[in-house]
Amino acid sequence: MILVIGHKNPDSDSICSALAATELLKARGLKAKPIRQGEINYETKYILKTAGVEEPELITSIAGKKVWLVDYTDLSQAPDDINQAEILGIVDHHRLGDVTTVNPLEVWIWPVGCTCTILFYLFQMEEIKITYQLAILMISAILSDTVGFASPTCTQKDRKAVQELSKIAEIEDLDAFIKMLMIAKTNIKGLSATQLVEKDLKMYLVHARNVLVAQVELAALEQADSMIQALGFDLEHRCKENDLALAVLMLTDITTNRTCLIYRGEWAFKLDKFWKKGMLVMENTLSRKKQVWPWIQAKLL
Ligand SMILES: [Mn+2]
Repeated sequence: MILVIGHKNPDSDSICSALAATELLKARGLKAKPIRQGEINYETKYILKTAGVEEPELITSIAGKKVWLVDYTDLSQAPDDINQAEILGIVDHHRLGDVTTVNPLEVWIWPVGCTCTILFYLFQMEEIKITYQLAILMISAILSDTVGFASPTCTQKDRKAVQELSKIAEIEDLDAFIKMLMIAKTNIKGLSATQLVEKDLKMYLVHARNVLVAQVELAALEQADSMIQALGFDLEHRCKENDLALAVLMLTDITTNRTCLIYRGEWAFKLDKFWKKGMLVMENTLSRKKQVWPWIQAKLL
């Protein structure tokens, strides 16, 4: 049995690509099961409901298991006992991280907008039928990760995959489909400051110190207005608890492409000269991977 597992703090791609990769392995005649490492967010719930698919089981210990990793290759995003598991395959669209293996493995890492895009081409290459349910999962993940094609991470391959998948998923009005997905994506109703920071959080290593960069996508920056102070406190607290050099939260308005940064920590002074009117605002910025993290990293080196 192969467990297919996305990253910690799972986003929609992490869940949908685990489900899709499982079907790919099954079509190859293997036994496989999708699992998840954390709670499912509001958007992913909406996608699973639309597709009529059950949530993968929550499993956070994989010692002694055979696994495929989807949507990450960083140890910090893997289950803590990953070193006792055997990694047989990886499908990802991020920079290569620090997982290592004992045996040769199958690796598909492409610089595209979404892991599900790579899986779509693998299904095509191996002439495996994509069902209606899978098409809904995959198209939703691609549109989520690329923020409806708006993200600079979006490539022609992603667009082509969406075009093909929309036929199988019987989506007649793609704009309306994207709109509903974005409403679910930016729903932060009832979430505490801590839950917001943990919604989509990544850790990076700079000069042997940990740096956290979290992101919350919003339909309007005002959605977070009443929580700015609490968010700052949460970041401060994390720096102390986990010895972080810097903790950053990106508040991204996906309708205006504007990202506002809240940041705390020992290295905060390195960003301070860009601080304007109490906020660090980055125009035309949606992507942590392609825009915010490279920018921050350059300021820290
Ligand atoms: Mn992804």
